[in-house]
Amino acid sequence: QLANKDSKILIVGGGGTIGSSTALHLARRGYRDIRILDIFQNPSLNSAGNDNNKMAGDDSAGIWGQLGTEAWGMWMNDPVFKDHAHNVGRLDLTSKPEREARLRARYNGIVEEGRGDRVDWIEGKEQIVARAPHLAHADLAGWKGLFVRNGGWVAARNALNAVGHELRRLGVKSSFGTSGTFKELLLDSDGSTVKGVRTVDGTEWYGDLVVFATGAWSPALIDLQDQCETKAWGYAHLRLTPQEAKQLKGICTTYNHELGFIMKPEEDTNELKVVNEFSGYTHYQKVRPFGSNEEIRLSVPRSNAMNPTDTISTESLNAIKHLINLWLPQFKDRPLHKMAMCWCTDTVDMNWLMCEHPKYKGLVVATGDSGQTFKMFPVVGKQVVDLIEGKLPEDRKHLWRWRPGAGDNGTNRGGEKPKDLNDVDGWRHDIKA
Ligand code: FSA
Repeated sequence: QLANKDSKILIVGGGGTIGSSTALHLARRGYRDIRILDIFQNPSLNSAGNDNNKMAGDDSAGIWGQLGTEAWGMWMNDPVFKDHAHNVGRLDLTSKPEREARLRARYNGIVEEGRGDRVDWIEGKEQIVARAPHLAHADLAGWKGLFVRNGGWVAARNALNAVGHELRRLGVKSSFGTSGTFKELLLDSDGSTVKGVRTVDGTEWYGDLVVFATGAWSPALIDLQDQCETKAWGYAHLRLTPQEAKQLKGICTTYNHELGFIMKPEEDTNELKVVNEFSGYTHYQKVRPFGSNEEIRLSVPRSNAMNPTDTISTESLNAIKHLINLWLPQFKDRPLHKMAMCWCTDTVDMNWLMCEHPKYKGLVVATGDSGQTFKMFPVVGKQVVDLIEGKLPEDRKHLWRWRPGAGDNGTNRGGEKPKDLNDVDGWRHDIKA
């Protein structure tokens, strides 16, 4: 038990996905003194969750399966979340043997748990097009994988915003700008008990417990001993006519591990977001995270909000064009616009890093998204609060423990080693320093 209902709790990064979910569950359980700190107000412009849409669904076995089921249940039924989720189904496909083996194992795991009614194994054009008529003209040679029935997409930014409103309604306090931006921890004279946080304007915020939910910024802000690597992925948009958008209305979320993914076009703008899939880009810089004795080289985000002229690399743009040529050849030569990069942080084994920091008593880290947190938005904070209350089941505690150097158990992202943004062209349009 790391806190009680009267404890002062500070959530660093509270305007983003993990932080605002944590604040929501704390407030719902009756914690009375919660303060969110973030550079931007919820929905934070620095959050990967600040995006039109994200894939979601109940698509796994084991612990992630339990969480996925609970999350999708809340996406469907919880008053804060339910207006933002769309149960149109999700294809999770591949044409690579290595990925196929993983998808098979996932499928078999779900079936063995007696929950095979949630997913279908599909392969071949006919079965795919039956679920995804929009791929009727696509080259689907060798594609196979899962159709996730309880899933589809969620309107991410709107959901984040809805949680923000709910937090204000529940009396959660917040500070933004320089008075919300983390500078350092305040420690007791013992040097290891956390008393609060100093923000960049010099304000000292006192707290009994600090939750660190700073997403892709985490490894640069606090020493995580190399457990998280921050990377960027890009997207671009196609602008459709109202008629074209109508034809894609209600399509299932369509994901292919080698190519990328699409969801349905935005209702108000008729824009279709297109994303390519790859290992992501690192962005190595010299930084000195709190708790590190010296400057170290780490991959750190380059905020799109702070660098609004950044777009995406030429090779990402080409990969997006390639996907469009293959899937939606009718839009082959249409210009792409609204391009940006989203920043996430991965652990080696793609499980969260969610535990008390071993060096600092009273500091809980909740990070290590690994590309899967937004679908868990309704429940991720519940895990953090269970951890705080000493109720997190042992198997979950173990999965998300502090584990420098622990290796991957065959669960890592796989694929090629990420390139560094400094080594690719096309994304940077300001004056190079
Ligand atoms: O299967 C999934 O739920 C993919 S998560 C979405 C995504 O864009 C990844 O495809 C990407 O590789 C990165 O992890 C960010 O999240």
